[in-house]
Amino acid sequence: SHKFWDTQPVVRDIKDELEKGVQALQIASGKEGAAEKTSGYIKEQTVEGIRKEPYPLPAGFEWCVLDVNDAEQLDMMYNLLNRNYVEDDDNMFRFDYSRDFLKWAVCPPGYKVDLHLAVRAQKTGKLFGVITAIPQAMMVEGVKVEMVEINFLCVHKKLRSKRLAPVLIKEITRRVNLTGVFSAVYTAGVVLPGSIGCARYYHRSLQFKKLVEVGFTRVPSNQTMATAVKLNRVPSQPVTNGFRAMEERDVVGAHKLLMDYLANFKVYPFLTVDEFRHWILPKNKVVNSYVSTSADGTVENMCSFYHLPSSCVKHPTHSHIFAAYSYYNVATTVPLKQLMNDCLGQAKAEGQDVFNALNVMENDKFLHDLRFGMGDGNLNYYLFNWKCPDVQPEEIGLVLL
Ligand code: YNC
Ligand code: MG
Repeated sequence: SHKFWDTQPVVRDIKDELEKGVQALQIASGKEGAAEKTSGYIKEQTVEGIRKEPYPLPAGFEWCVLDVNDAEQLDMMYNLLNRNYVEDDDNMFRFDYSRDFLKWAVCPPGYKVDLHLAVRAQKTGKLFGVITAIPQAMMVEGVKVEMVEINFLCVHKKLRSKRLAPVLIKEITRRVNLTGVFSAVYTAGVVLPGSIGCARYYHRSLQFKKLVEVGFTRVPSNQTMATAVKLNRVPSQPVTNGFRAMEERDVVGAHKLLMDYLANFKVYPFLTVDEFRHWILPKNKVVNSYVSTSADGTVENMCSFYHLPSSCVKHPTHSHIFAAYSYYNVATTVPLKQLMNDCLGQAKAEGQDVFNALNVMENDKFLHDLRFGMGDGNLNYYLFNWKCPDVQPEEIGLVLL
């Protein structure tokens, strides 16, 4: 049971409900999920009805907001996450989002500093928790919904299991609600109530030897190190004609290409041109994007990845795995597989050790042939306060950071 999540407006898993004996009758008669199939808010609310006062914190702690354009505050956020954010199951690797990445991730067009929320010690000012919300309209089964994306929920290791996370979630919800937004989208490795779908990570080695050294991967039993290295080679020159980095002159065309493509999926972000420019135009060591165009400059193909290194927590010599994460890719005049192989080559040239991709959108079309291996973790997709039937990974057109 979930003391906190059971009180929140999220879609319920039928199995959860069954265990509690709720709606057992409707399920038995085949009427289960009928309400889930209509889109709409799970809980109708108005700004007037939202609590005006912040939620109370344990003694000695206070709310603050993080102005990430201030170097010192950005450092505080960076350090909290660098030491306390997501680790793999074996605690060998921990996400190390860079400062530039964090600024990019939380400051898209229309962002609000008030929603870069943190908890600090009253006496010392030291950070103990953080959660962020950024505005993003979403398309859910053809319906446009104003939402926020929630990310970077983190509680300092010393304060774990003390129910601080629910307070952070309730307070960010209150602040978002006061802006007139009542729904949210987020992803998490853990399984919680409210999941609408589940995707899986796949990994493509670019620096095979290093990945073996840090314990990220192993030499398959039927291969030697040398053959494995050879098999993981990528093209040093792109094969796709005219393949080059995306530039400002491509933005309007690439935006249209992507939005036309995303219309094929059940859940995807409704990006304005300005949002597209923010998220996709290349930013050094943050996001890379590439296009190829027809002779008249029409963008025909695009691919992109973002940079998210992980710290090697225990390794004596390797401090990081440099990882590229597949972002938004659209191929219309070449096979997606070819475009992504070119993308792998660029990622390697950019110093990345591994290229990660979820099995969302049409990624399944290239994962096997381009030698991606299945990871061991799932990524669950969630909606808060919006009805949505379960979606398959290939029906998801959304990649969160
Ligand atoms: C999680 N990841 O189930 P129940 S992903 C949501 N997302 O509640 P406590 C989570 N809820 O089950 P701890 C969660 N992990 O009793 C745990 N919970 O109902 C739930 N890790 O709280 C959990 N970052 O404070 C339980 O747990 C309750 O001290 C327990 O803190 C949790 O950013 C956490 O993985 C995750 O820093 C902060 O373990 C901590 O363990 C930690 O006793 C490492 O909490 C970093 C990490 C999570 C990354 C992410 C997306 C977060 C989405 C949050 C939900 C947003 C809802 C929408 C809000 C806006 C609405 C509008 C409009
Ligand atoms: Mg806690």
